[in-house]
Amino acid sequence: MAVDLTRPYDANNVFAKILRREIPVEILYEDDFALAFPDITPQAAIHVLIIPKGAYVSASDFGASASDLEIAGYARAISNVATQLGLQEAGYRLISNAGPDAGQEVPHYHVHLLAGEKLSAKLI
Ligand code: DGP
Repeated sequence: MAVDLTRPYDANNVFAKILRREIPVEILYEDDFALAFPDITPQAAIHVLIIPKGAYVSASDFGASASDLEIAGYARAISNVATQLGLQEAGYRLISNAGPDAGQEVPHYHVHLLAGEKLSAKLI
């Protein structure tokens, strides 16, 4: 079901459970601000989800409510993941779905990193 952006953060969402280690994932990267792990339904050769550790529903919620330190830390974590995966030359795509029109399914802010092949269906 699509995420309703008018609702408060749901601490029982799947990414909150992953952060609490209640659902196992292969952790690819972790620091004080973010956790990265492979998407369960990969849409590219490399498909990694990067999530902030704070409880934010979407990019809007994160941008409006997170501290400057969290925002900077999360941006740095995304960059670190790309570097760690060795993608500086080949490149990658970052996508973040927010709300029903974008088809967001998990109500914890996240960025998809897609890479490892020539990516098609460029929307913008
Ligand atoms: P979005 O539609 O932008 O909310 O993307 C949510 C993504 O989360 C979707 O591509 C599938 C992924 N996902 C959902 N549940 C799990 C899970 O339990 N483990 C992992 N690794 N990924 C999940």
